[in-house]
Amino acid sequence: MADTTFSNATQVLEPFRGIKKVTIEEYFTSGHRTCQGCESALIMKLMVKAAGPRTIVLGSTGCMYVANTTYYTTPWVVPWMHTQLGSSGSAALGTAAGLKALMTKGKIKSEPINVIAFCGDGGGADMGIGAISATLTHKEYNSLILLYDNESYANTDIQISGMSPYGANTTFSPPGSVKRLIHTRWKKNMAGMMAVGHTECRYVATVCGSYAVEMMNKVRRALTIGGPTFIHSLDPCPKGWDYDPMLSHEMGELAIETGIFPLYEIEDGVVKYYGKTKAIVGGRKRKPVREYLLKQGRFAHFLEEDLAYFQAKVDEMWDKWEIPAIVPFRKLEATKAALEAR
Ligand SMILES: Cc1ncc(C[n+]2csc(CCOP(=O)(O)OP(=O)(O)O)c2C)c(N)n1
Ligand code: SF4
Ligand SMILES: [Mg+2]
Repeated sequence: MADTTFSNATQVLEPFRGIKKVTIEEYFTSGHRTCQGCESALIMKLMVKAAGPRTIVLGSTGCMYVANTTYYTTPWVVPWMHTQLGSSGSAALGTAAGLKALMTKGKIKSEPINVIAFCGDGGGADMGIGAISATLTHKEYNSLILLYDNESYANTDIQISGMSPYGANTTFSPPGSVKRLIHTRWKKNMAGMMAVGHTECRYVATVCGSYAVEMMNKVRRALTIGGPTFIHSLDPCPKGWDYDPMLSHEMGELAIETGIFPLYEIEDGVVKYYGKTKAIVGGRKRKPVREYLLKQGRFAHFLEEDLAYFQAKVDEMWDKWEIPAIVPFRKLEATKAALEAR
């Protein structure tokens, strides 16, 4: 049920029941200069299409700021504001609180207005994680934070972030003859972290632009349920990942089919799986990670042992955890087996 308290109401955005039911209006149009095949740009377009015209978008520094607002051109049709790299959380909270105050004082019409702040993986999972975390504890303000994850600081030429995958070649982790793998940290589990640590946040989800209707419906659900909400999107980036732009859609599908990026939502503590992730949870075989990794130049230096390590880490995540690295959502079977083994 949407919260209908005065000045705290949310729009009730029913899910689109199939692609033919999606509204035709666009609120992110021409005027941007993102690379061909940029999935983050697609995510912006779907995000605001799902939200509709009564929406304010706030964007932290990164490709989705710079390439979208170059020399007096912009694709944004709705009100949009740039915010500092680490402050998507603060911008979301401040804007939501400002709107609420103005409505409460009667200075503007009291009506539901969506507030969406987006950030990249550098801005959100590294620099801005504190402000996002704080925002997710303020249940009295409605805002959605969407982290678009292209797995690098792309805008400043593909530097490594806390979300770059193990072993990836970035400008800060080039493979060399002395050391083949410079980056040996496993990627953060942002959606899991946000879900498990913020008990007042009622909705956390993962999305991928390859599954557009599902992606839009998760945005609509987040905005309808209200309070602070969080969505993590995995966005193939032809420049940073080094693949042919025509493969962007397939790359997103492979991330899901290999089990590297599970698609799910957690609403009021209840986990729901989507699409091929649901099929995998139900027993469908995951594709080998090599099918995904070897299509990308950033893993071209991988040897068999690197592929085996990557595969083992993904297997471990699926074998041990229902949602990777979140203890309370541990699979019943796994919990039983662990107890029996004691
Ligand atoms: C405090 C601060 N440090 C560094 C920069 C330079 N800078 C601008 S965009 C950017 C990359 C941001 O990466 P991410 O958030 O992942 O977004 P992407 O560029 O990948 O879309 C950096 C480092 C900045 N604008 N502000
Ligand atoms: S570098 Fe990547 S994220 Fe940035 S505009 Fe190009 S494809 Fe999009
Ligand atoms: Mg990035």
